[in-house]
Amino acid sequence: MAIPSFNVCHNLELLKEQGKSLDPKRQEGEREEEGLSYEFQEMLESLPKERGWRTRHLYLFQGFWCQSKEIQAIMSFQKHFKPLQNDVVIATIPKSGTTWLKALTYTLLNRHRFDPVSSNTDHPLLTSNPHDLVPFFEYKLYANGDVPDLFGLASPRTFATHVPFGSLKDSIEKPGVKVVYLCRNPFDTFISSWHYTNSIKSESVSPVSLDEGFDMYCRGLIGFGPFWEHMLAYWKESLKRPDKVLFLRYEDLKQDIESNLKKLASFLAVPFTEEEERKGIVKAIVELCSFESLKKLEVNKAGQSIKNFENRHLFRKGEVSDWINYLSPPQAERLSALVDDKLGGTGLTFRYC
Ligand code: PAP
Repeated sequence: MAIPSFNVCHNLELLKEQGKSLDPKRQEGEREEEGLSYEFQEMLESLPKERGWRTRHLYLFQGFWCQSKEIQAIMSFQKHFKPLQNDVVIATIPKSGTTWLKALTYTLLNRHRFDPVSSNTDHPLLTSNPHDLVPFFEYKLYANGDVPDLFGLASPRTFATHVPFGSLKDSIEKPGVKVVYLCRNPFDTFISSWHYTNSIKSESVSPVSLDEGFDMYCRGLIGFGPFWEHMLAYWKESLKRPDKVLFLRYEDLKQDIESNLKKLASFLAVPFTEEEERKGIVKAIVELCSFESLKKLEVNKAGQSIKNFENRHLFRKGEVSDWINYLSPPQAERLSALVDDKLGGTGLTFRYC
């Protein structure tokens, strides 16, 4: 069975030809601005910038913070992506459970092609990381400013993005295109981001200490942040257009995955039949996509799906409330006050443990 490969990494090939060192950790920092056109670099220079987490800089682009390579990809995406009816877009701010939602959505939408029952050893999720099955616009498809040909993809085409709603909305304005947003409480999202960043960052960038990272997070300085603006924009859109945007919470999925999976199925217009439920399909999808199942797969222990990012770092603890082990009481108070200030009264609430 062929799984489409979305890897369009021309720059890496070029470097290989030139015989340069391919040490992935070193390259990320050093190549941050390599391969970018003169005009693009000029445009970058005009943007406000701050110290980055895993690259030298974060730039303020279209009102949110992101890295230069991401800006290049997002610009290509915004210019070239043509939505089709029935497209599904998974949206998150990093470390909210994207990998999990990709696994669930892929398995759900493809359940008639690939039977999710545990005896089926051909299931793509057993040999491919969810990021290969549901590609990111900005890290895979449009990375390096590429323009992929997406017309041959099976329907419903399923994509993912970390781009805030304001920068996504024009690209999904076609009837039938649906967005699924997964939100995680900001405390755990921060801790997960901090761990991940320090696991994958370039050696040429010094590690971000917990205190420093926390301060940056609270000032909104995180990829695709400020986090409160990211969450709030999708939240508001989900209230305004519940048929277009489904808003899910990581903590709810942890508490009751079956009913959230059914909610997702209904939203995507592929509800489970009674017979499927009787046959245990819901449970089989839940099991196949669980943290424990995915973490132990060879592809997720040793593989790399997004360039230079080892899959194993995507499966750390997968728990609610790990922040308690890291944040001091004054830090917890600061973040709590910030959440109240930015999101209080909006109806968007979180569970922290
Ligand atoms: P990404 O933004 O880089 O794609 P993302 O998948 O959103 O990362 O988030 C990773 C978090 O989801 C990790 O949380 P942790 O650091 O607190 O452990 C990861 O463990 C968790 N995660 C990954 N897969 C699952 C899963 N199947 N079930 C529950 N949590 C998961």
